[in-house]
Amino acid sequence: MSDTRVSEQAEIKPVDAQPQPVYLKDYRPPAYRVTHTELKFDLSATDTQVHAALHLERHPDSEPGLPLTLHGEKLSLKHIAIDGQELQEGEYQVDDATLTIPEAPDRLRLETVVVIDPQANTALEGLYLSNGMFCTQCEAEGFRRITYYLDRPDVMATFSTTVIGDREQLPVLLSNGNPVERGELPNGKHFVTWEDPHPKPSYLFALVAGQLEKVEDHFTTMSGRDVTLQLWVESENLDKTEHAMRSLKASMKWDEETYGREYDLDLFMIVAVNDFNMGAMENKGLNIFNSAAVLTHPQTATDGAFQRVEGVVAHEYFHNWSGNRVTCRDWFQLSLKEGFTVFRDQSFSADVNSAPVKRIQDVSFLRTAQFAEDAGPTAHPVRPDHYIEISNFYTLTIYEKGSEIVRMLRNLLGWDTFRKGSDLYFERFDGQAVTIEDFVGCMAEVSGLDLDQFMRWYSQAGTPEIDAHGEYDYANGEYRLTLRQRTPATPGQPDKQPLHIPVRVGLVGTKSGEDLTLTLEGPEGKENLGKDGVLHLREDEQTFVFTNVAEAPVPSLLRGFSAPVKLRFPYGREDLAFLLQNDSDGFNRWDAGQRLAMLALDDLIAAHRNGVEKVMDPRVTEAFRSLLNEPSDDKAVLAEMLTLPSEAYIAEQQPMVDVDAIHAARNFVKQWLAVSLRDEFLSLYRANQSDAPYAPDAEQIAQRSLKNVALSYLMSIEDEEGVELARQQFEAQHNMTDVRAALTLLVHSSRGDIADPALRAFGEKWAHDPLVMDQWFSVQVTRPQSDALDRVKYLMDHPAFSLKNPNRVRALIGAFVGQNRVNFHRLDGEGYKLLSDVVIELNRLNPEIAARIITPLTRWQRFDEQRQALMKAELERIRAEDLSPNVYEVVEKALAN
Ligand code: B3K
Ligand code: ZN
Repeated sequence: MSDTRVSEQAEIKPVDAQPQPVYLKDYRPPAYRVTHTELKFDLSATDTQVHAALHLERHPDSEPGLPLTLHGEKLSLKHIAIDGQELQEGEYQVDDATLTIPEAPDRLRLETVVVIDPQANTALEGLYLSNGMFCTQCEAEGFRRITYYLDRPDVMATFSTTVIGDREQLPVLLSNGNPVERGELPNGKHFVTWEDPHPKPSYLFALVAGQLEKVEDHFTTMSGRDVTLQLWVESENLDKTEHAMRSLKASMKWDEETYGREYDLDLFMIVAVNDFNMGAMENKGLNIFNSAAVLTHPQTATDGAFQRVEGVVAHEYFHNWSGNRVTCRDWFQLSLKEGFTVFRDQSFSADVNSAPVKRIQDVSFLRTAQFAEDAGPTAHPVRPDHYIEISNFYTLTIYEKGSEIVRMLRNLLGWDTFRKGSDLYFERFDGQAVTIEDFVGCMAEVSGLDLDQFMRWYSQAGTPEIDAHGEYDYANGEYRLTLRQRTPATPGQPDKQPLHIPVRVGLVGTKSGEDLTLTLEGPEGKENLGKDGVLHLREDEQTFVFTNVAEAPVPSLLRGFSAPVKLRFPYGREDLAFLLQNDSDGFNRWDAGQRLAMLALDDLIAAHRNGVEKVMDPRVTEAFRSLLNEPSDDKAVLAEMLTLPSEAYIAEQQPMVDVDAIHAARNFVKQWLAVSLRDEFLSLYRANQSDAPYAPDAEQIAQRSLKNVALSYLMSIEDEEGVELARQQFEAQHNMTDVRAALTLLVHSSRGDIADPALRAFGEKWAHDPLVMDQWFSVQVTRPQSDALDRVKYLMDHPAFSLKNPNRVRALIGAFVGQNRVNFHRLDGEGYKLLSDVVIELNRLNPEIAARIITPLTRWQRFDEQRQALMKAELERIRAEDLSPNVYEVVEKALAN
């Protein structure tokens, strides 16, 4: 045997040593339940002692004879006793994932003492240190890195937690619930004891200790109770809390008014931490937030950041009912809380901002990112039936598609009935851990609707495609609309069943430009649907006949994006220009513009590929001209309409992605429009300039978006006046939205003479502020010029960069691989290599982030052969490493066929 063959063999691991999947079908109730949990933490950076006393009793539904098995990882066990009796060797077994006590009594008090090392915890799961502050992240399975426990969401207990720490270093000691006792201890230590009276699963446990300052406010609930609201931050961030506090109060009020849900403790706390894997976490009474999702100031945060903070604060607060009071039986049900809560936060943001723009933005995101996930190797149902690593399933499918499913239910039932279903769900299951069937069952019960077929939305992966076809019969005044549905095969699901799809439609008269009254020919005679109505597509193919259609119509289909599907209809360009002008549905008016632009872009992409001259479709220019010339009362929607589909979205529409052709075609359209409509863009810019003090309100945000969209067109041709406006806008330093927009346009242009000093000034001014420095990194690495990759490498050596900080990783690596498509997909493969180097490093440091950042490489099937080979080679290089379950699962799926 040659040496090479030996080393090849050494790389192949035995099958049973690889992480194994968990299956939904294997769900069993736990052997024991925990009625009460007492915890005592003695905090130290490298040797934190955790003393736990668990009040356990046999679960009434458990299989007889099951041993008591607790989860536990990376714990060093120092002591174990049952009812005060120290256990002897042989009475329990410990491995690297569990602690088993075969002969435990039916009722017991189990005491353990373990030691953990927060400082070594770079995975940011369990108890870790961020900037000298202790904090926790327990969802989904982080609590088992804190103490031995039945770490599963269907085990719910009340908690009493004592936190002990150094009085000087850790003046603030927080946990869930209400503080009930505090005091001084020897050796310069102090303690606080917290009690959480609401039974909760361990994933909602939280602890924070550090040098923090608070901003305090109050909220009076609908039943007149006073709730203290506290936002805890590092002292230099005290001036960045106002918007989050305002958002919190608005969320509390909205949930009372909209869902009848009241907060249930006397205290609600939010803490901002710098190192955090996700946006935020809904721990009971003690939400822990990524500082990026809570801190704002007009000088440091963009409008987008203000809106994100509002949305995330609302999301985490809404979890108090949809997630905490009523939780998930197991992690397969994750969308039960996440899909519903995203739907709730989207509705809240729509209510307090521009509703049509919120819908446009949510749908754009879904169609660009979730549809791509649904079409790739990691596609999974909204309720997966197996997983290796649950952290990999906090996905766009669970969250965004999950929210669309809840939205369809709302639309099918109507708001009032949906609200009754929601009330029933919260009342019936309060304090319980339940399933998606329990939720949908409430909706079926209050409405009398049969939702059996609808349940397939939860079990079938992939984005359904609808082919629509219409015929107008002049002689009989009839319009026949045929809808054919098909869901493409996804990994593990070759055959799909038809779904129950609500398709909201209108027929717009070509003469009148008005919505025609819809009279649907049904099995029980004619049905009047008014001016717009919902068709229930349940079969593979169905034809809907509308009668008394007085004039030839253009159909407006899937209004408001009534279902998360791809709908094709052979619209002519005139039809789309007509809908862009006349559709009464704001969403579809925007979508008509996007479809029209897409048709033109398709031609240009083909021209680029074939090396022929690019010719712009005059209808697109004219459509934009009308948008610019007819004053619109909705500036926010106009800004969306003037925004071309993103490169990522265009790529999603192509059978094979040609990044260079897409980039060239989109630039061509942008520059063509800029040249043709230069004066219009210039006046639009001027008309929306304002010196008013910054406010993150809908009107000002709309104005700034419009102004900055106009500027982006002018800068696409580096128009002299446009460049000057960008320079002035940057120098005025009025607010971060305008500064960042101007800086980005300058840095992405060829005007290094202005961009370089601006970038330098920006970097120096904000060197002390990590959230602004994140923007400084992103702006540079998203530049389309061919030096972008070198900049990434250069910036990775910047003293402010660290792979241990997830925000930095996202700002630098994530922005490059996700938003700089031409440079990431360089034909020399250097972009791919850079990403896999980072993944290999992060696999050791922070597997959760590693498994997320790798996503673009997993989509190799979408590209040409040369790129496919390069991407696969990198995936294989990663596979040869000693992988975390997180990265292992993703890489295996990506290379599965
Ligand atoms: N529930 C958290 C998810 C955190 C999971 C991290 N592995 C955030 C949210 O959806 O509100
Ligand atoms: Zn959530």
